Parts: sequence; structure tokens; C-alpha cells
Amino acid sequence: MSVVSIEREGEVAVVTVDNPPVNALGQALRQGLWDAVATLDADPDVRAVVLICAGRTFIAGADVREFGKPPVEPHLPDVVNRIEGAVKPWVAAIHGSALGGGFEVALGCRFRVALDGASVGLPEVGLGIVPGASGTVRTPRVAGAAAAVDLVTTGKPVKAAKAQAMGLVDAVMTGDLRAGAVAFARAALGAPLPLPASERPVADPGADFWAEQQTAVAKRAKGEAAPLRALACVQKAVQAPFAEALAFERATFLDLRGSDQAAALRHVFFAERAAPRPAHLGDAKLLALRTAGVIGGGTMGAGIAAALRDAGLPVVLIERDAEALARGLANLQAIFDGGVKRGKLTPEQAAARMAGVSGSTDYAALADTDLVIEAVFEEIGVKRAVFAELARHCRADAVLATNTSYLDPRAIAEGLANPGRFIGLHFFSPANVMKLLEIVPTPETAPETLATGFALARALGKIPVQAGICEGFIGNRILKRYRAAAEALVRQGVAIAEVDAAMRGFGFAMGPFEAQDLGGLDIAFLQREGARAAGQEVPETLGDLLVRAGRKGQKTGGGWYDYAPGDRKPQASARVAEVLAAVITAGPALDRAAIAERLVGEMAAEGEAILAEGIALSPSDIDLVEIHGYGFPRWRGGPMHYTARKG
Ligand code: T1G
Ligand code: NAD
Repeated sequence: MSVVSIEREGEVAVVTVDNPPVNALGQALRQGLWDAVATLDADPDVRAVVLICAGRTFIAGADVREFGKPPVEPHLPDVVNRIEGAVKPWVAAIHGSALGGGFEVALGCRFRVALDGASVGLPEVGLGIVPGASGTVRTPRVAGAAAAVDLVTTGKPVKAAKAQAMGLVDAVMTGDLRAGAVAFARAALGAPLPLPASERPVADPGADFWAEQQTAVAKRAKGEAAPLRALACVQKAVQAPFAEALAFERATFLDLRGSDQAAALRHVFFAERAAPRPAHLGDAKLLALRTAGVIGGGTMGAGIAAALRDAGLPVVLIERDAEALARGLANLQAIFDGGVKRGKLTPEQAAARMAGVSGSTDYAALADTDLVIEAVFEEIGVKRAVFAELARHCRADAVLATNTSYLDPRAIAEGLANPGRFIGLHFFSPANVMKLLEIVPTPETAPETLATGFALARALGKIPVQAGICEGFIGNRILKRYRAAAEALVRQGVAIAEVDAAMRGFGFAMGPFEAQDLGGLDIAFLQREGARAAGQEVPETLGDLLVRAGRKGQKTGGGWYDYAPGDRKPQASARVAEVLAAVITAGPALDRAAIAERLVGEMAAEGEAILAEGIALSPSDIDLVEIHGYGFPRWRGGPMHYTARKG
């Protein structure tokens, strides 16, 4: 079937787009739309046109896979202009998501009707570009400058009802979209048509508005170029004639399309979509995922339980005694209360989340759960005892998972009955917020258990990355190298604050030292001490020196930095300089760009070693770990993409 087909419903023609999976605007579709305008304009029996899509969604945008190639005619702006200039009025009938070029095509139509629950948006800035087919020029003419600025610079789609209130769509309907759109088109023929978007006047909110928006967008963009360029396009659209603004937008789009940031964001876009369904899972059968158990209601256990409840799974929370259980349930209640406070949950939703949790100290409560995730103390004896209990009480086919960070999952599972159902599921704190989930099979993990781990990630809306077994799996192993490299710079005389400033300048929310002060230096210190106690050769680190000097971070009033009471602002510390003086020798000065290159290079080098050892399956998996687990700036693409692109 061709990507564009035409049917007649009396005087209304129905143009159907069918280009799976998301009706992306590849060349064939653009050509099909181009030709349909001519065909229908030439047909005297047709008075109006409905544009509708088959499949899961309206046109979801330009085909991002074409971005790396030279643009091919007909170019989308020309297709949109052609639809707008058609003799017969077109009505876009939207279901699913009309995004980017898809919404631009809809803006070229004289009317837009949407199914209740559909959404429209211009997400291009999320790909490091701006709309390239009149989105920044027609939107203000349809919805006003302020609405256009918000839609274009945030890239966030809006649901149909809000879109109608903004003037982006003309009607919201339920039931049969096609029939509703045809009826709408017929009715529209009985009244004067509205002006095409490009001919509608638009009010300029004035200089103060643009100055405020410039400040607000720059603050939100944090180093990303596209949002500010998108703002400039909307301002041009409001202050210049349509044709001039369209040309400005197109030049901006073409300029950004080849940029490093656009390449990085496209890389992440496709990596994120490939991650939940890796090909190597094959057609492994999925195990049931209707009910879950969590062992341990501490930092991680409560977060994991919250994530499971957010996905609608009933949870049995097990703790070691009544007092700990009460604390665990209180931790969970606090998470949902926080959601209400932030407006993410209604009080009723929070109550429903908690109603789906049952607490117990008796493992027999797990007799029928499909999946159990252990999140107890990071001690092998405690964990092994927990899994012995689970083997006694859980179904033989229940998936049993450990959330350990550093212990060897094989040691935890040693001697466990039905070891094929055991797997590592390494969540990141806070577990109900952080998207990354490292999935760590043992050699005995069955294919269906591995596939079910990925299915759980999809159900929780997480980004799953499979990791082999080594100390720290992928993320914590790279973190260890990153921190060691940062300390090496300090040892050669680079100021601690300079290292953090360099990494913030690169795009991290915070540098490695201020991050340790926030999380606590003692966590890694205890991990190193544990390894030393187990006989491993672990060289002394600068962090060790500070912890031994009583400096564990903000929680002790000081770590790498000093903190005034009640103030979280890092201050350079004379005490730290004194503690480290003996191990610092002046080396070559490094500017912040060189510092960032050095540290990102170290991350990528460790990533190469991780790939060579088969611990990670692809460079893009490593990039996803760093972006979604450790705050690597998304618009840099991750250490592997960034380093490869730098050549
Ligand atoms: N181009 C090519 N492939 C795309 C695509 C796109 N725009 N969007 C999705 N896919 C693929 C995706 O890789 C996956 O492929 C499959 O479709 C299902 O995707 C000129 C320049 C539409 C909300 O940014 O937000 O228009 O892995 O798993 O969860 O101004 O896809 O199956 O082989 O995400 O149901 C602007 C991006 C482009 C929309 C559907 N448009 N897509 O979500 O499915 S720039 C976007 C999405 C542009 C114009 C500018 C989502 C979705 P595979 P999926 P989903
Ligand atoms: P935590 O100390 O906050 O919580 C551990 C909980 O386990 C406590 O509430 C304790 O009462 C409970 N517990 C101990 N023994 C138990 C038993 N026999 N039965 C039931 N409950 C028991 O620890 P945490 O930070 O939540 O870490 C838990 C696990 O998650 C560890 O393996 C850790 O390595 C891993 N992890 C931690 C983080 C993090 O950032 N904290 C991140 C990823 C993974």
C-alpha cells in the first residue's frame, strides 16, 4: 500500500497516510502529500479534504534517520505551503501525537481536529534543532507569541484539550475520528473559511517580554544552543513578514542540523529507543509481572517500591522487624507525600499508591509474588540469608533480584535453588526518579528471566542497560576511574574548585568533588576499606585521607570543601589544603577545557575497556548509563559518542 491513499466521502476527500511505525515524513510521504494537493485541487467533485493517518499516531515528525543525509525534495516547508495554498480546505485529523513536522503539516491545514487524548508539539529542540517547516512562524499566528514560545522552546507536547484552549486545534472529539473529521469538514464548508495561518496577524508582546523570555530560556537551556535559537525564530516570526521569518527559520534549522549538539541528541534519541528491546533477547518467553515484593525499606527499597507502585504493581514490603518495617513504610509514605507537594500526585493518587503496599516481617507473605527485589544492607551474609528465605517461601518460578552495587551477584546466588530465576537489577537513587536500570545476569540466569528484567524496565519507564559482572558493573566502574582521574589532577596541583567548575562548564550539574560532598565520602571509603579487609590491594586515595580526618562531606560540615552552618555553598578549605599538602606536587597548569577533556577522556577509556571485556554490549549503552545514571549532559551524547566525534 502506498504511503498516501485517497478515498471519497461525497464532496469530502479523505487522504490517508500509512507509513509505519510513526508516519514519519520520509521523502515518499512528502511526495505523496505534494501530489495529493494537485490531484484533489483538480477534482471538481471535491470541496474539502481530511488528512488522517493509519496506525498508532498522526505524523510524528520528519524522519530523523534522514537528518544525517542531504535534504531531498520536496522539502517539507514547501509541502506545508502547498497544503496551505490548496484550493480546497484541508482538515488535519489528529490522533496519537502530531509532533514536529507532523504538527507543521497540520498547521498548513486550514483546520485541525484532534481525538481526545491526542497531543501536539514541536519537540525539535530536544534533537538540538528548531522546527524546519514553519513551526516557529505559523504557531504564533495561530496561538499567539507566548504560547508559541512555550511550545517551541520547551519542546513539550500539549494534550488536545489544552491545545484547543490555546487555539492550536479547532475541535476535540471522541469516537470515530474519521467520521468526526469528515462531518467537521462538511460543516466548515457552510461558513466563511478562516484565514490561512500564514496570513493571520500576530501581536508583538513587546521588548520586555522578549527580554524576560531570553533570560528564562537561557537559564533553562544550560548550555544547549537550540532553545535560544528557537526563541529567536519566534521573535522573528512576530516582528518580520511571514516569508522573511520562514527563511530565517529554515536557515537556523539547516545551521543547527549539522551541529555537534544535534548529532549527540539524535544519537541519544535512537539509543534510548533501542535500549528497552535489545535484539539479543530474541523471543524469550516473558514471566508474569503482576505482583512484586521488596526486601528492605531503606533508601533503595522504598524508592524501588515507589517505582513499582507508580507502575501499578501491588507491593509486599518485607523488613527485618516491626520497627524497621514501620520506618520503611514511613519512607514510602514520605516519597508519595513529596509527589503531592510537588504537584506530581493528587492526595487520592498518593493514598492509592500506599493502599497497594502491604508490609510484613514474614517472608510467607511473598508466597505468590511474581518478582522479588532485595535491597538490604550491602553485606554478603545478610543478602545470602535473605535469598535463602526467599528460596523457602517464594514460588519456584518467581524472579529473584538483587539491587547490590558492588557485591558479586554470583556470590549472592551461590547455592540458590532454581538459579535461572536470579538476576541483578541495579537501580539508582532515588530509584523512583532515576531512569537507569543496570540489568546484571549471572551465567546461570535463564533467558526468560533476562527478558523479564527488560520487561520490568519497560513497565517502570526505565532505561535498561545490560551489564556483565565486574566491580561496579558499568556506571560505578566508570565513576571510580573518573574520581581517580580527578584526584590525579589535584595531586598535580589543579585546584579542587577548578576541576568542579570545569565539569559544570562541560554540562554536568555538579563536579566530582562537590558531588561527593553531597553524597558522602564515606560510602566509597567503606567500600574500599571492605575490599582491603578482604585482602585486595587498594591504593590510598585523597578521599581516604579526608575521611580519616573526619571529613565525610556536607553531613559532617565539610569534605572536599567547607560549609558554613546551614549553607550548602562549597567554600575552599584551608584544612583540606593542609591534609593534602604532603601529596600534592605542582604540575602543568590546565585550563577548564583541558580538565574536562582529560576527565571525559578517562571515562571513555574505561568505557573502551568495559566494551573489550564484554561487560557492556555497545558504546551507546555506556552513553545511556552515563547520561541517565550520572548526569552526563545529554546534549554531549555521552562519553563514547563525544570522544568518537572529537576523533
Ligand atoms: N523518525 C524516525 N523514526 C522514528 C521517529 C522519527 N521522527 N520517531 C520514532 N521513530 C521510530 C523509533 O526509533 C522506533 O523505531 C519507532 O519509531 C517507535 O518509536 C521538520 C525537523 C512518536 C511519541 O521528535 O517522540 O520533525 O525502534 O518506541 O513510544 O520541523 O517515537 O521500532 O525501529 O518512541 O509509541 C520531530 C520523536 C522530528 C518525535 C511514539 N519528531 N518520536 O512513541 O514509539 S524533527 C519527534 C517520539 C522534525 C521538522 C523537524 C515517539 C512517539 P524502532 P517509539 P512510542
Ligand atoms: P539502607 O541501609 O538504606 O537500607 C537497607 C534496609 O535493609 C534497611 O532498612 C534494613 O532494615 C533492611 N534490612 C537489613 N537486613 C534485612 C533483612 N534480613 N530482611 C529485611 N530487611 C533487611 O541501604 P540502601 O542504601 O537502601 O542500600 C540497599 C542496597 O541497595 C545495597 O545493596 C546497596 O548497595 C544498594 N544500592 C544502594 C544505592 C544507594 O545510592 N544507596 C544505589 C544502588 C544500589
